[in-house]
Amino acid sequence: MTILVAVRGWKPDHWIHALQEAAPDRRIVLPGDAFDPTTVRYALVWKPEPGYLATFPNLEVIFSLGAGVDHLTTDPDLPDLPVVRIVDPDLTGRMTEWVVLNVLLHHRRHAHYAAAQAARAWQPLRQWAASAVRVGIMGLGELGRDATRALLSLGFKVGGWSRTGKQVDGVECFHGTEGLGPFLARTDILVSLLPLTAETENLIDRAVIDALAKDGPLGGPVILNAGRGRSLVEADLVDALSDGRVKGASLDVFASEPVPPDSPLWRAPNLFLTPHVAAESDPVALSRYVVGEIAAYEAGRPLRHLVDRGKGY
Ligand code: NDP
Ligand code: OXD
Repeated sequence: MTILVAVRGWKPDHWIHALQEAAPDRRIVLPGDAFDPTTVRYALVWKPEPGYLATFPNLEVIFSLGAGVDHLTTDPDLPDLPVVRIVDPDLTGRMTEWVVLNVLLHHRRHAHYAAAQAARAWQPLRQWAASAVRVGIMGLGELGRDATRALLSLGFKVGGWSRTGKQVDGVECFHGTEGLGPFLARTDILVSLLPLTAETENLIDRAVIDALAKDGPLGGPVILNAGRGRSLVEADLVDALSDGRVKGASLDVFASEPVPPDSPLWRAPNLFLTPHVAAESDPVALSRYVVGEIAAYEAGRPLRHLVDRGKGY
């Protein structure tokens, strides 16, 4: 039976090659190839054209090639089939690297030292211990929990916020709308690893920004977002960076990608911007993951990491 790979905006060659290596006995096809659509049982997708997946009558499982699934849940014609998302140590580890890197960039005042170096200036600043800084992770899922582990090991005080109640060793946990205020009030560096849903869209707005702790050692709050761009009201962040209510930010995801050349984000003070690369989907690691999940499914085991279509993640 056939596996379809439909990835918009990514080069498919690496995926085809990696999948063929991981599953030599399967036929792997791309949307432009000549094949019989009735033979397709599995689809591996990233941002497929809306309506496209509905054209495969014998499709059984849809694999999102990203951890986020908003690229699928917005398709009004998405077939009513199981959607499996990526939960893999390769992707998780990459995200944790991005979070740690960016927390440290702000904690260790890197923007100041980069500017000082450019001006050939020797300008040491006071450096606080990690244990003096409170990091708050929005989203205590696969990625959020791994990031908390790494930040705790560096000595940061870590809090987390999720939709439902959680217990994570060493982490001050908050949940729901009632938990948001207290979570923000104890947070110096906010890290969003939230999925995009109706509830999280535009969540981080001026009110949320202004509810962050102002008494921390960094002189004001810092905001990191590697979840989804549309969870953050970008204009509110730019305003807060410009008038000093927020001291720094790191963004990997944006309301519009690529970020338009005239976006004020490019010039916002103390903003580190990366082009949605925090946790790239690696074809070799993730092909092995998907092929392993297909083998387990065909052996009669239940599919794992299923998306709850009602919740949207
Ligand atoms: P999970 O589904 O494992 O975790 C999502 C977390 O968000 C859960 O803790 C969930 O709460 C919480 N959450 C969801 N909705 C709300 C809400 N309304 N209020 C409070 N908390 C909420 O996802 P992952 O950790 O695997 O991935 C998170 C996101 O990271 C992805 O959806 C994607 O958007 C983004 N991502 C970005 C990448 C990049 O390169 N920039 C790469 C990979 C992913 P609960 O536990 O209660 O359900
Ligand atoms: C993902 C992403 O969801 O790359 O995996 O954003």
